[in-house]
Amino acid sequence: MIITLNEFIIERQVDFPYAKGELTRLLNHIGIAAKIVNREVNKAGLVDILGIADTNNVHGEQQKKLDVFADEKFINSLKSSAECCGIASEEEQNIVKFKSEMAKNGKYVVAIDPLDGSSNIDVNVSIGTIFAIYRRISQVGHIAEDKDFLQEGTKQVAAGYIIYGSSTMMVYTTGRGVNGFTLDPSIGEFCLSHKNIKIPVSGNIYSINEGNYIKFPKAVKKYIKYCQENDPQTNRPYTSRYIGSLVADFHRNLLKGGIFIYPKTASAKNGKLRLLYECNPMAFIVEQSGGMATDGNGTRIMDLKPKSLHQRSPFFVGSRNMVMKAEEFVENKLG
Ligand code: AHM
Ligand code: MG
Repeated sequence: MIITLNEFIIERQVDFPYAKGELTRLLNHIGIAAKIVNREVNKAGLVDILGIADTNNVHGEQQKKLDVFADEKFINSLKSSAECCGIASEEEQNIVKFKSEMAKNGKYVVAIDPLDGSSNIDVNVSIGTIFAIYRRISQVGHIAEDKDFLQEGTKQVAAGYIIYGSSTMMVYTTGRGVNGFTLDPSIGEFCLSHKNIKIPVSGNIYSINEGNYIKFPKAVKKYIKYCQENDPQTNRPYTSRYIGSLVADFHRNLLKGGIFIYPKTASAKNGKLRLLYECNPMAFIVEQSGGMATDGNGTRIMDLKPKSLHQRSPFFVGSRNMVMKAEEFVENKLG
């Protein structure tokens, strides 16, 4: 029997004692925007909407880059959900505050990376959307404030990602496990395909941009060496896999077991990835599937107190034993 995303979300609504369907509507709207973005991603090569933002398409309209297009679609869809009062997006410097009376009464805010992995868009490699949903802390009935977004990851009520890959999937959690839905293009619905995803406790994949090797901290260099050593008992040497799209690298490791690392480097003391809409949602998902996410310095990602919207954090995420091992190298300067 096919269970669609909408059916599943509604079914799960009873998990929330006081839920009135608000989160359900919000998640549904994210699903709708995802389908629209998916359509454009799929035909990107055909209609040449990839390129520079200031060229015209056949209709004489200004063409948009796909990431700008995705940003608009998610913003519009969330605005019309009536449950969301504002958005923090990788594409927008400041928070987007929805001004209608309806939106001001929304109880939630969403932090989103509308199209992550931008360097892969032009070359037909998997990209994704990442989102985190929080309950606002400012007063309902007023416009959203920055503080609504600067909450610890532990305050997320839901988080998820959409991967536009060989098939398109939406994976999300509301704090009761992780479920994955594959888009069936013939009926235009996300259908439950990966129920209650659990990340293997250990794996044999490590994902890190080794091009930055010389800039890595000593402990990370030593951990990489550890991954490459021969030890059949611990399944080493591990396999190296790095796509350069967080969603794709994360998704593979979630299903197969592995570790993804974006550490601090000599030139970027907080690494590259953004806490609010890249690290925190992935951390919530991985923890809900039994894995682990830290800043590579002993702190759980979801415990970090955000200070600014586009704050970055080093990111160690994946199978529990593997993240713990990598952390050991940092703590003990092992190797
Ligand atoms: P983006 O938000 O500009 O697309 O950058 C984020 C991406 C992630 O998807 C990926 O994990 C990372 O950048 C790869 O960075 P690098 O090319 O430095 O390895
Ligand atoms: Mg990004």
